[in-house]
Amino acid sequence: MKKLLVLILFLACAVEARAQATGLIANIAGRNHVSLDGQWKAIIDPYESGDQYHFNRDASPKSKSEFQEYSFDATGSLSVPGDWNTQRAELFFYEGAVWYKKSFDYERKGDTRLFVHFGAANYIAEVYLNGEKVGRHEGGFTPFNFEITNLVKEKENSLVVKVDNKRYPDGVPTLMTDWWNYGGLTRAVTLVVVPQTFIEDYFLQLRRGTKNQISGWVKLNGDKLAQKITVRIPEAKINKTFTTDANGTAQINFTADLSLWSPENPKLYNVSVEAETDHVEDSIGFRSIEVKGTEILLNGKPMFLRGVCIHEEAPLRSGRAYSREDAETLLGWAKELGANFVRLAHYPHNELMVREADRMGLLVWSEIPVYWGINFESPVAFAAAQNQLNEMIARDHNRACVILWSVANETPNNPARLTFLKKLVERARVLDPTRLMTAAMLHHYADERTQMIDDPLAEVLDVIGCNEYIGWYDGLPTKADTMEWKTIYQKPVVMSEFGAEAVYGLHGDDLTRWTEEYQESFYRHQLGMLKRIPFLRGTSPWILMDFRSPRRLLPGVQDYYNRKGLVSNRGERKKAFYVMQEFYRELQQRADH
Ligand code: GCB
Repeated sequence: MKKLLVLILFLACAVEARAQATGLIANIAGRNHVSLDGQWKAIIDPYESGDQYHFNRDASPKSKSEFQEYSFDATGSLSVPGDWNTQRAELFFYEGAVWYKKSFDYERKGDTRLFVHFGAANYIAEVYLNGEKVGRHEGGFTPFNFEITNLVKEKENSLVVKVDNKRYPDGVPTLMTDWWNYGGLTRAVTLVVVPQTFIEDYFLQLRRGTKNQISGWVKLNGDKLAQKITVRIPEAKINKTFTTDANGTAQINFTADLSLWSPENPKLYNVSVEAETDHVEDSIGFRSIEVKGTEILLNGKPMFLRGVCIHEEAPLRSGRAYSREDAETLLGWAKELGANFVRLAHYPHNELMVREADRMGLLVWSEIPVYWGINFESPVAFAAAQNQLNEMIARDHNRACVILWSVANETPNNPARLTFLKKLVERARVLDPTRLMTAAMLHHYADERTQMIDDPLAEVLDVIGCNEYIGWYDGLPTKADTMEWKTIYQKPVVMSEFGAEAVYGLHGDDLTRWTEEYQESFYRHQLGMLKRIPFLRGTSPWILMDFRSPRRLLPGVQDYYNRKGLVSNRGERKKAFYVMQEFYRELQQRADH
């Protein structure tokens, strides 16, 4: 008996250790997989009794006399993917724990391994299979996976996930945000079947500064780590072979004659990565991105980022966006605005959004939710931020559309924050030496008519993001007319936010707050100011569509919506939409000539 216990303990540890040793599996859709989306049983557990009563075991009473105070079978369901807030009225403001449960059968084919992969769970997820803990994950917007090969049975597996969306002082984000704290299994849940030794991840992009040097790596996971790897891009007549080292990593370097990806030519190649034991296909674009002085160079040519900020808020319905249709609608509106660039605020959006941007030709700024007053002194907060950075980069490092990784939004300028963010920037550059680093930063008045950009964080960035609300939180729209901008850096600046609120259909004169006319006038005065900034290389107004926020309380006007959208949450274009569109058309025409 004792021996058996030791063996069970050993096996449990081995599973846990293996789960931790596995990084994020790249390209889930391109693999042998089974979707677990659909209805999941869900127990709402505000006092977290489930920890004490072992909801993870999901047992049914064995006799009529057995005492048990919970039942997954008798409880209601929630749809996955999906936030819980918009599925049931009583969960609208809920911040706490929900225990999800899904049963599934699984027929193991050959000598395969099985992982359970989560697109995202906000904010902490604890995952159990058949009563055993397989892992815990913190961070509401990035994917994670755990191996369950040794725990899965043929019939009636019980996958239980405790999801907790409480806000934590040491969390990332922390207690205060200006977006809805949608909880739950907000993105797809998938079983991923892979061979014993499989291609865990690969990184194939143009080396920085070149237009024909593909460089990167392929990483195997398993026990046959020494293998031959072939990378094929049939359309570019590429067929190259490499070998992995003792750690299962092969360094990739070769020359290729490619049609480069750009917003005008969003060319994606079918790329196949083959090992002796596994093979994966992907669609990958190749482009170069650099800065030179105050210029941003895409494929060697200076460009202006005609952008717009987007929250992951579902268009034309409510809740978190998660589907391809959501992505097509939101990015379609950005295109209609004349954008060639989107800032996906304020956390990594779902993968379909980035895949669609890649396909549609929209450059992407992707960021982690290091937002406002993070506890920069806390190692817990740092670990959470770094982990989200790792997962964001791991998921999207093969997407040509992504040109900017952002480490923070509007963080206070102090030494603890500077150390924290510099470490993140350094880490990101190790993980991905090809892309540009940025952050959305603040500025200050040098005098009454001059804004100064001198945040020391900019020293380690390639592109300076700057958020400003002159004419909304700071004076009236005309205040922008006489404002000048200065920077101590010879670097490109993107005005990463500016905006004003308006209720679609509310009309008045251009000095009446909340009207479309005020917002329209705000945009006209803003653009006048922005055109005078010599080092400005991009704009992403705040924001494409009205979005839910618990901080926006004005009845009849906001009703828990931040109304700075150029488009309302019902998809109606406000007057300001057309002002921005006209500006982008002019810029595009100038760029074409
Ligand atoms: C900001 C924040 C953004 C807010 C926005 C606003 O500076 O970065 O998250 O939603 O202002 O509307 O106030």
